[in-house]
Parts: sequence; structure tokens; C-alpha cells
Amino acid sequence: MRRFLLVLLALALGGLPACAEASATPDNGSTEEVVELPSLKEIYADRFDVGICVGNRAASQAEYMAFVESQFNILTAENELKPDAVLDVGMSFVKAREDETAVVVRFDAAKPILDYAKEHGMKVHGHVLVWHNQTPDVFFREGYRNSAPLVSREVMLARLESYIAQIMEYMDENYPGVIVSWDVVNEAVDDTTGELRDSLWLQVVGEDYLARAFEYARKYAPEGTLLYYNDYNTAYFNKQNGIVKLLEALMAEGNIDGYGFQMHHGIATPTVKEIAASVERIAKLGLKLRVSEWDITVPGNDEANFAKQARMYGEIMKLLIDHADQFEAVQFWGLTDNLSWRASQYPLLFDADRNPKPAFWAVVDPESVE
Ligand code: 9MR
Repeated sequence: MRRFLLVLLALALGGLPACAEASATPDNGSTEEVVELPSLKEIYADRFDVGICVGNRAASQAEYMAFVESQFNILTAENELKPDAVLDVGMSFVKAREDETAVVVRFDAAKPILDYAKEHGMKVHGHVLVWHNQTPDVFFREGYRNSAPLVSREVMLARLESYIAQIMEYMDENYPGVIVSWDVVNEAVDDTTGELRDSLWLQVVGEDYLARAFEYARKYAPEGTLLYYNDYNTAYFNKQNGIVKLLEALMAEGNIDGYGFQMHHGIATPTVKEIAASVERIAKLGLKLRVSEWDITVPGNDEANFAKQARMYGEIMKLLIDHADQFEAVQFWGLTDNLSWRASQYPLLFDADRNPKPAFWAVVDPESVE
């Protein structure tokens, strides 16, 4: 087994090499062959940012982050900037006794990630302001009390505006320039009908909750921050129709900048052809684009499956390169298979020992893929 380890000497000397330098260490422990692992952020520097999601525990591990930084130039918090991490339910409950619209936020979960990005000159893509999932139910209820009646539309809009305003103000004050873009709303379209998904946002505010979220994000975000709608399964037709309809409506309101393709795929479905058709259709709307959360699962960790996985990563990468004028970033949803949300299906570019898989080499050089 060849084990790739970052040469940390460069760090000690105050910087990382432009190309990730790695030592291939044979199992007998002798070290000497030094190989260079190509750096994705360098390869694609003229086209788009290349990024990855990290959790706060990983962000506190210097060696792990040095490897991340050698390959990627933009980070996304995997869970730490979601409403269930940011909304301080206890303090909001206390404040709501005097003012039903009160909202208290906290950023302790995201701090290691934001600090790392700030200290190392990396960008951050914010994920996520408004989502039906990972959002405390009491956010929508009178007094932030369990089982209390839902608040009125007016109160919820005031809470939403305050929530977004406080996040933007905190980030601008403490991490100026670090967060370059946000997923303003995530996964609002129903998978089968293509209509807006039923959620407490829809029930309490009504259909314009997305438009209001984008309006508030635009109002409080520092100038130049890119505002995205983010969703999955864009290659499936009913959902795609719903996403296009929604994007057109948001574009008419004038506050959206881009669409994020999650691309949580498998090697069997959807096909690269279907993915290409969805990218081409959405690209025609003229929005900026990103791959926000990329992974491709396989049914087993054998050579044949990894070859198929590599081919699919490479084919999609070619498509993204063809649309590089619109894609701002390509972000993978994790570094190593074992830390993925779908770990049992080996979806990422590196194995648990951080060895590059065939998929990594396909992303490095998509033309090598037949
Ligand atoms: O990767 C995230 C995982 O750690 C969480 O348990 C999960 C909970 O909802 O969310 C995962 O990230 C999701 C992302 O925020 C939105 N798109 C789908 C991602 C995978 O579920």
C-alpha cells in the first residue's frame, strides 16, 4: 500500500507548496520516495474554485486541514452554519418573552472553520440560511415553545429578517471578505410534483418565503456576495421543471445570483447524458452556477466499481469545464470515503488512508477518461 503523507515541513516554514507535495511511504516504514500529488485548486485556478465541506472537528486538526488546503481553496461548513447550529433556541426563548420577533444567534460551532479560512486566506461558501431540514421546530412557534401555536406570517418574516441580518453583520464584522457566497434557500422543490415542498416555511409564511429570504440576504449581505438557490436531483425531469420555474420567479425578483447543483449521484443513475441536459437547461437561464455538494456512490469498493466511478467523475468534469464561464465553484461533499455522509458507498476522491482513488486522477485529468 502506498500511503501519501503531506510534507509538513513546508508548513513549519510558513507556507504550503503550490502543488501538494506528498511522500509515498512504503509499508516497511522507510520513507524516501517523494511524489507530488497534483493540486486540484491549482489545476482549475483559471476556471473555477475547487472546494470541499468540512466539519468543525476536522477544522481543528492541523494536519488534516493542511491536506485540505493543498487541494482546495474554498470551504463549506458541512453542518455548522445550518439553522439548528446557529439559532440559539434557549436565548431566543428568553428574549421572546418581551418581543415575539426576537432571534438570538451563535456561531461557536462554525468558529473553527471560519477561523481557519480567515487565517489561511481560504474562501467560504455559506450553507445554509433557509431550509426545511435541520431547523428547530420552535423557530416557527409562539415564544419558541414546544407545541405552541405557529406564529403569524408577520412575526415569522420579522424573525427571518433578523436571523439573516444578524448572520450577515456578524460575518462582516468578524470575518470580512471570507464568506463569498451563500445558499440562501436549500431544497425547496418537491421531488415528485416539482411544486414547492410542504414545510413550516410554506405553512407559516406562504409561497413568497423564498423571495423574502433572498430580499433580506441581498439587503444585509456585503456587496458582491453571491446568493444561491441550492437543490438536488436536478437531472430528473419533474424536479427540474419545478426548479426552473422557481429560478425564473426568483430571477424576476432580482435578488438571486446563482444555482447550486448538489450532484449527489450514483454510478448507475442519473446518466451523464441526463446530467448534461440538466446543466445545459439551467445554464441557459444565465445564472452563475456551482456544483455545491458533489459525490458519486458505488455499490462496492473494488477496482471495477472505482473505474466506473472515475469515468463518471471525469465525464462530468468535462461538462463542467465546457461551462466554466458560468461555474463559480466545484465543491466535493467530503474528503475521504470513511468520513462521507454515505461512507458505506465510497463516494469520494480519497480513501480512508487519504490515498487518491482513480476518481481523483479522473478529476485531475478528465481527458484521460475514455
Ligand atoms: O452531510 C450532512 C450530514 O452530516 C448531516 O447529517 C445531514 C443532515 O441533514 O446533512 C448532510 O448534508 C446535506 C446538505 O446539508 C444538504 N444537501 C444534502 C446533504 C447530504 O444529506
